[in-house]
Amino acid sequence: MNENKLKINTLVYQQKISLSTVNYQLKKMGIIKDLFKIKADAANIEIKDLLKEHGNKKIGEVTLAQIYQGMRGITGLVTETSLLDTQEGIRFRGYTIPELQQKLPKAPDGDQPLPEGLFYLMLIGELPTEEDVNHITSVWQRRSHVPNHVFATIDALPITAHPMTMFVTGVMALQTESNFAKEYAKGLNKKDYWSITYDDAMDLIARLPRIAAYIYRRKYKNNEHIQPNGLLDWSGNLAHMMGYEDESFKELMRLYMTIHADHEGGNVSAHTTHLVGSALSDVYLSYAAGMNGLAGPLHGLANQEVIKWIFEMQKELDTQSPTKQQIANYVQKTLTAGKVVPGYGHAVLRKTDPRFTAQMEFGKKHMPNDPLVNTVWNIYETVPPILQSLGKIKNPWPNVDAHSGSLLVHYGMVEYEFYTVLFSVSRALGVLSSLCWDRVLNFPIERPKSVTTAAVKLWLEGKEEIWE
Ligand code: AMX
Repeated sequence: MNENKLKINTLVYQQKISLSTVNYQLKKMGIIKDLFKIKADAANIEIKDLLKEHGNKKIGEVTLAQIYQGMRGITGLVTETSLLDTQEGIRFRGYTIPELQQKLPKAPDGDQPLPEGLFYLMLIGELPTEEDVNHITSVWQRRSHVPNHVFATIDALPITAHPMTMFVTGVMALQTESNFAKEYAKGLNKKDYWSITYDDAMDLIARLPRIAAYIYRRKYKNNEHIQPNGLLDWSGNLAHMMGYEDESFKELMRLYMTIHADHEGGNVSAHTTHLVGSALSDVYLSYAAGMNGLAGPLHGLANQEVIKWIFEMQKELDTQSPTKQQIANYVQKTLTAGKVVPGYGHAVLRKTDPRFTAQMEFGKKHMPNDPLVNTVWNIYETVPPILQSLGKIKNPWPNVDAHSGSLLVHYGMVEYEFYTVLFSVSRALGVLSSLCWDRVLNFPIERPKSVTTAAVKLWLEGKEEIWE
């Protein structure tokens, strides 16, 4: 970084000039990357001061049970992009989903936020203008080229391969394009890590809709592909390349890409991306690792599991619209078979997921009489009391995945195995803006301590000290 920028940062930090003056100048030049660096430098100084003064303060205690139980409730990470409240759900840089729907720029004639704006918010920490969002759309358009070997690699997989397998394989094939990996191999100064990580992140996000749409058309639409439309926004273009031209489907994609983007840092996909990234693995390697986690049925694959479960229920009961009593019986059957009710429960949330509610509102506006969507609403009225009555489930309420598939089916996207790919495209916004922050704040390699049960027993017998 040059001396002038360092001076600006120091002045900003000392509050001698306002950030809005700097923002205004930089926005005028359209340099989001420089603005990010200025924000990050100010944050860096602040964190250093904070740690100098309070670094030894204890923020919690860890029980033996917690280390055997998925580290639930242990605060062990810093993720700047969003924060989850158990009762009210996710806030992105302080803004709830309804606030984002109100405050983020929208497509012409649209009423859902453009996810480009959410990316800006997560990265920069403040709301974007329409100009900022248009700028990101055009940058992602410009950078969206996917080299042919990526498609050839996907094509090498059998058509029966799961779309998530095709997706992460495609992302891994794209890793040949990582500038970070190339520059690191040549010998990269630590101070420049963040800059190339940022460029890689922008490239990868720009290219994901093309890869996702390619997989959809290859697997489900006779391998007949649709070229990108250079005039569309990121989500609108994804809808277009998948073959969905309905304006309200494009609106659904904008909502979908916004609400699935981030859910603070401890969930499997975000944490994995961060963890792998902490080894200085590039953006492609880190994101692919995270998405392998998203592909698990207890995490992002739950969206396909929900629709599969409802389709199976409809088939077994021979009706498109099961009654609440029939749903209750089917839930009991699922539980008796030792399976989870997909789309219900959460490791942190203790209320109905606001991402579920946002989708319910979309359904009420665009498809209030759709039988499948109504079944999802009937399930919502039926399942929580049943789960609650079991006494062991901490959160009987629906999560994001309980609703998403039914909206897609309404527009004809019945191929539920594809749903987690859509989730992945969206999740890139959160985990990659976070990875940019990890790099710019120079977070070290992650390496928590683990123990064996034998060591725990020795410690309980007083034969071993607490481990360092
Ligand atoms: N149906 C049946 N049983 C459930 C359940 C559900 N929906 N949710 C939790 N339970 C069970 C657990 O399996 C566990 O049983 P056990 O003690 O016999 O092992 C017990 O209730 C206690 O679990 P918990 O502390 O309430 O939940 P958790 O933090 O361990 O797990 C989650 C959270 C999401 C994995 C779990 O609720 C679940 O499996 N839900 C269904 C799958 C799902 O919808 N996943 C998507 C989550 C959101 C996302 O990441 N996209």
